[in-house]
Amino acid sequence: MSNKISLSEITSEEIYISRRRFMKNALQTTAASLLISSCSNNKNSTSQGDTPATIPDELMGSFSDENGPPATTYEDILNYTNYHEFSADKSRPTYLAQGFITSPWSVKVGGFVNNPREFGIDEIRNLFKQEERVYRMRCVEAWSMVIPWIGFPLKKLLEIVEPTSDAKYVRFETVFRPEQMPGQSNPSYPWPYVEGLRLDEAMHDLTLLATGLYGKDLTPQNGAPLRLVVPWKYGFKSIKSIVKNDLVSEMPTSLWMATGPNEYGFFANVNPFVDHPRWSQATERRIGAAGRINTELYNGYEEDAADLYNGMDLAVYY
Ligand SMILES: Nc1nc2c(c(=O)[nH]1)N[C@H]1C(S)=C(S)[C@@H](COP(=O)(O)O)O[C@H]1N2
Ligand SMILES: [Mo]
Repeated sequence: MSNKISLSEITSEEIYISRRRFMKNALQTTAASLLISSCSNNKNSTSQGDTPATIPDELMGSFSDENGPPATTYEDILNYTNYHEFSADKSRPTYLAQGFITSPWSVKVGGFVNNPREFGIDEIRNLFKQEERVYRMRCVEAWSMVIPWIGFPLKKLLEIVEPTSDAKYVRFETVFRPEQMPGQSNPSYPWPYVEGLRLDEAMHDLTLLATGLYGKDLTPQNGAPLRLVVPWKYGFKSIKSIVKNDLVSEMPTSLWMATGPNEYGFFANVNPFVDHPRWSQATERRIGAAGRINTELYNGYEEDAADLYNGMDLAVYY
């Protein structure tokens, strides 16, 4: 699978000296959360009580690639962020989000489901086995990163709430807390941040709910405590700090669709052949690397994602 990246390809080691060390860190985190899981919630301890020795294969999953690029450094991932609830300036969420409260936290899942439910964030960490997934992330502004996420497939959560036959889309919502998020006082945007996926996109194995990266819990500026990651779509689809998921029958209007309908569509699949009205999407600047690289269709995940869009004109459904 040439379009997936494995930990074995991570060579940007200002933080982690070797892959082995990286894995060890990831494992310690996972092992620690498993231990917490089995102590704090006996109900779930049987499924979560594996010994750390069984974890490596699962973390690696099928994500192997002999030619993957190096991961973006932890420092760059933390200090160059898009989080408009804090600031439109990419260097500012790092400190503006420092006091952001991410615990306690809960996520309401409802709409067209058989089992509407509110999940506490600790419950989410315990219920769903946390995996390592190294994904490229391509922002619509033509910069990109490679990020080693920790998380679990969104479909695992959806399977618990059981979407009904009326459910066609998932609508995601970020927390609304203007007292902690200065950008939410900016009236140029229809807060809270909303995003959406078609149900089959949401059920795709690559679609992740992330709780961490580089083996550590997410920091506020990267969307703590829970965010979406959809690697074949422009970064703005990957909504941060989620408090609500609703299964709905109509295509949700995202914050970006409402703000710039001529510039930002619902699907937002990475496509080097369809330019943004104000710039080319043919190439991208990989943060931490020199020069520019070619942008790939579906951000390099064509093999995985293209089937979702059979029969759709990619130039129209942007
Ligand atoms: N709630 C919310 N989610 C968001 C954003 C935002 O401003 N608010 N920015 C999006 C954009 S444009 C990108 S490119 C990614 C950036 O993720 P990162 O800052 O963790 O790299 O988050 C996306 N999710
Ligand atoms: Mo973005």
